[in-house]
Amino acid sequence: MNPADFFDVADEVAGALTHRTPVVALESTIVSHGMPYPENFETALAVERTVRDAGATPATIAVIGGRVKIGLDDSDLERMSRASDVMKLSRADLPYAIAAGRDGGTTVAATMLLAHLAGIKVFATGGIGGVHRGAERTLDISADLYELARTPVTVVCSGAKALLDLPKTLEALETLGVPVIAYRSDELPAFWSRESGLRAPLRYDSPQDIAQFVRTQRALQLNGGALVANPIAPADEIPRAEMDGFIETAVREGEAAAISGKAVTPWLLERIGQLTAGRSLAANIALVKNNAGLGAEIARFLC
Ligand code: PSU
Ligand code: MN
Repeated sequence: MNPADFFDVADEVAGALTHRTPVVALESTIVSHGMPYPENFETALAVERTVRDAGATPATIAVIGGRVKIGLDDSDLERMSRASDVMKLSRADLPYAIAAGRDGGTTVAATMLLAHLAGIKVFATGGIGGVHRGAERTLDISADLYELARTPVTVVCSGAKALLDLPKTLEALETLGVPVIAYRSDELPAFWSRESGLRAPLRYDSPQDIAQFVRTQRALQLNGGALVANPIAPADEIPRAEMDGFIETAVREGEAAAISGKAVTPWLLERIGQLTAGRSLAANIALVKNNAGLGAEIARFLC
């Protein structure tokens, strides 16, 4: 057996990869577990449009009926958006989901590794997983960080989700040797907010320069990925001072309700959506689209 036995690559994506035109991978956990219906479905379609408008081919990745789909059609996307028995797949879960013929949304970790197997170099999403608040007790650290350390895919996001412990997440990324690049900012963005109070290790102001960085990383045979942190647009952000209170409330309630493991991130995202009366969801949608556009530009310069 080899990976291709399990893969269904959409014709459009296969054509783009053969002709070496730009492709941007997109994840599906954000669809299956990160947003409510119908916003998840509408956002998935809008993000694909954004990638196309910026001159690249979108490849949303998911596991459907045990097949790895690289590029989803609208009915696949609708299935990921509505079904309730969709798994949340990280690196550890992929063989099970495939062998058992299940449906699964792929997290940043799983999307990176599948994108790499398919030959896709750039992946755009909202926010990566990281070190959770209270990790000194729970040891809850997302597999996304370890994937960034080992898989050569450039991930364009708006930083780690601010419900995490951002200083510890940044430390972990440094330990793992993952380059962290803030786009047109000196500061690491905090997902819904432009500012985190943390200085970003690296800064670039153009997609050309990021592409040159990635080419150099490859030439040096540094086999990991890179994290490009693109701040949400000023008009769409919820300022950090305002977000802090909502996040603290949600984290406290989640601990009291003993939410753990894979359920933590989806639970907190939903609760923060309620606490902000939908504003966090609107910001999340805006930032994902923004990242898809930047991902397409970087992919173009990497071709
Ligand atoms: N970013 C979003 N919404 C999400 C996620 C990221 O805007 O739902 C998902 C990603 O798939 C990420 C995952 O990989 O949450 C992290 O989950 P965990 O903390 O359990 O590793
Ligand atoms: Mn976790």
